Amino acid sequence: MAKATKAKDGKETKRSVKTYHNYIGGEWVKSASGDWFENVNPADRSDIVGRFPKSNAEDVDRAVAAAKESATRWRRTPAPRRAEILFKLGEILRENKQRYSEEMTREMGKVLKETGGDVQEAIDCTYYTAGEGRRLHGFTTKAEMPNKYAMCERQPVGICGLITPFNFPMAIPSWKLIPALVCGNTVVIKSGEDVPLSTINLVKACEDAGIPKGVVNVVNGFGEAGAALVGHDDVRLISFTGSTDTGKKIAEQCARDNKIVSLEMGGKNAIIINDDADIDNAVEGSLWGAFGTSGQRCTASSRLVVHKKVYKKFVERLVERVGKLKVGNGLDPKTEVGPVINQQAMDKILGYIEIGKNEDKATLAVGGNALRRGKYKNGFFIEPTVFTDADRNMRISQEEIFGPVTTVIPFSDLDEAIDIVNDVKYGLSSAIYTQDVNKAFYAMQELYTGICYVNSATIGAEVHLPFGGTKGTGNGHREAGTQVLDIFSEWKAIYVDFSGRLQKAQIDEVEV
Ligand code: UN1
Repeated sequence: MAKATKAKDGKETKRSVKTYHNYIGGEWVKSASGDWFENVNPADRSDIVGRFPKSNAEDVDRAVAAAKESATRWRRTPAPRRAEILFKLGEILRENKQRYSEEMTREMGKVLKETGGDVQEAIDCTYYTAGEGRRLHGFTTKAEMPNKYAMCERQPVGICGLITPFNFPMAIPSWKLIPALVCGNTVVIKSGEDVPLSTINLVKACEDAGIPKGVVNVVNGFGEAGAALVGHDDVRLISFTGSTDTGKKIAEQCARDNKIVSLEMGGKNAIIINDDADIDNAVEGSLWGAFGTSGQRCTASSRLVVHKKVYKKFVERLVERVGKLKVGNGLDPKTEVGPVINQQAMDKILGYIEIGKNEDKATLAVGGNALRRGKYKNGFFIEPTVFTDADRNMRISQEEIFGPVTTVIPFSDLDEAIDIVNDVKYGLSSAIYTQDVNKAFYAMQELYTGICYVNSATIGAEVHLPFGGTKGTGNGHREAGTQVLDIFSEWKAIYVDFSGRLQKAQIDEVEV
């Protein structure tokens, strides 16, 4: 691919760089301002993946207007029919999995196997959630009065604003988009500015599947577009995945405007490695949990809480394996750990590594450096890093780093380990390696997280179970599973009186 030449005003077409558009009311359009931004490959900054419209409040207005115009028709389309279109979408995603994965690795950096998993998760989510089109169960119950019928059904909430992150560029948009659609809502997506192409791929597939114009709209861009969406009067719901700082600001704005808001934010997930664990299995799980997606998962295993009896053995094996992980461009099949997403992320992660080095007790056991030479020179690469002998209260043990860094904390009894795991402000995912069924069940009971694993790492959630966390991770909602329907629909209680006379609930005595 030829290098892009820097345009002075940001408006001129760059040679050899593909141009993508917003999708509004079924049309592919440029931004109202005519401004663009570039999507850069994090493994090689000289590779420009494409240029995308830099959208502002005017673009958001247009997208919301399109979503509003199509809302009644889509809401009245029978749910099983909506689902049929979504099944077709699943087919298209399946057929294009390879291309989507390659394009995702190019714009986001994670290795091809993982981007394949990301697309697969979108496919799974689409098939599973489309199935709800023939369920969307409500319920009936008995009324207090004779000749009266009582029931409950789900109704759509209206226009939904979906704000998505960079780390799961197709899976996370699908977690929001598919349930929103099956429930009968229309949507505007503000895609992650580092990964706009994967959202465009998903939305193009929606167009090809036959989702009517205006039902799905996409605006590309940065915080300006996101803020306009959150503040828009006609948007009834915001579903957000991303940083805790942004999520809290969104929550404040939504509270002021009385919008429904679903938040999925940070994590500081831990694996307990008990003294009876299968150590080889625990080392493999820890590597995968800590360094998969270069640690850029809300579910990443960023703390390893290890029993003192097996501490030395575990740490030796872990450090040896981490030192051998192959860092590189995710398109190379030999690569195990790709780059991090951008300069800002790189600075933040390296900042935490410095904090870890300066904290009294922790030892930097392996890694700790940016990789800047040779094949790494144009990318955002950081060595997989392990701090050992850490104290539970250190900043690297408490704060989300969102990079290829994990912290090993020793413990002496299981209650202490559980306390360490729970003693952070987040509550997304936790795990325990143990061969003792009693200890496994005890930990399952006591770990206060939204997701909990036994004998595997803190990552790998499946789409038919609820996804989300306790405490600072979210605001009580769950994505995926059937639980996500509670975000994207509201209950309507319906009473039908067929007695032919006035019957007053709570007032009239009913004769027996
Ligand atoms: C995230 O961690 O940001 O459970 C999402 C997993 C994936 C989704 C992760 N299925 O690891």
